[in-house]
Amino acid sequence: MNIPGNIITLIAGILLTLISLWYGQNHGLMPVEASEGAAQVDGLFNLMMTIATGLFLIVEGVLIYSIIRFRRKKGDRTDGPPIEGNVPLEIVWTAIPTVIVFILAVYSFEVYNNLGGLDPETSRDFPQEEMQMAENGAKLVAFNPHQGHLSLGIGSSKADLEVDVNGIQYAWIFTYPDTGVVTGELHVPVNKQVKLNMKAGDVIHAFWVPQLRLKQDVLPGRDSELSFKANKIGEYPIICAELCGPYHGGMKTVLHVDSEEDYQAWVQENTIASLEDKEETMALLSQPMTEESRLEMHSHHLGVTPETLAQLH
Ligand SMILES: [Cu+2]
Repeated sequence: MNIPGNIITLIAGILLTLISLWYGQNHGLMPVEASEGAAQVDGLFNLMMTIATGLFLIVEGVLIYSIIRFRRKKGDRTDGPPIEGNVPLEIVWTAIPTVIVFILAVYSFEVYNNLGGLDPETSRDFPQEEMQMAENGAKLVAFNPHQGHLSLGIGSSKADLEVDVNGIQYAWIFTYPDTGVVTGELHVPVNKQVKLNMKAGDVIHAFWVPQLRLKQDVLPGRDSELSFKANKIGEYPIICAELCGPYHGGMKTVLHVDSEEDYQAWVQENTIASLEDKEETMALLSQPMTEESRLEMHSHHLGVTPETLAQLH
């Protein structure tokens, strides 16, 4: 049986396309999508995965085929043919990646813009008079990082709930300005527009919730914002995504996306509780943490006894 070469190439091409398209949608690498906007990030990731799968199959396929098909015959001691460059081939394999990178660049820019990352209104808050000076032709002093603020997320202008976030070594502190609740775990109601106003107390941290597909830097001396609408009830990890010190790995907590009723119940419960121990909490937070108290805090989670700790010292 002898099938012509171009038919085999065609069949291989169709198979490769189908496998790439299927795997691009079914890789199962991403966690749950829990926010509006998450699907856009996944759309971009899935396209990259589709392209990467296709390239992987082409490269590995040709490699394996060549190893078998063109292997040295028994007793053959001659050199291979001296091949020197192939201009059309080189043009093709330069042009294809260029087009792919260009498409991905435009697409990812589009997604980032849709997520509010490029909004000039929010990302560069120059004071009014400085803007006026700039318009009048006065030289605008170099962009002052302490004046601008970073903003990311959909719908920052119409928040139903605002929460102040303070990132410190090594914890996230959430303050609800409306009720005065101070907490270590973030609770938000489902399907409500939430805006986090974030500050760092010491060094650079980053607030990351993989399920929301959002990550924002939290910087000392510069405000940053993160806006989202969580659309799936559940518990998701909040992770510090910026190496911020020796216990950076322990700087994580939980985002609770509650139903409206659960959220209200939680607020009720904590408003009463927080009134009682607010002073205590504030006193605790204002105390500088020693190496021992930090270790103790973390050893608590790990089930290490004070005796073991004492031996370490
Ligand atoms: Cu951190």
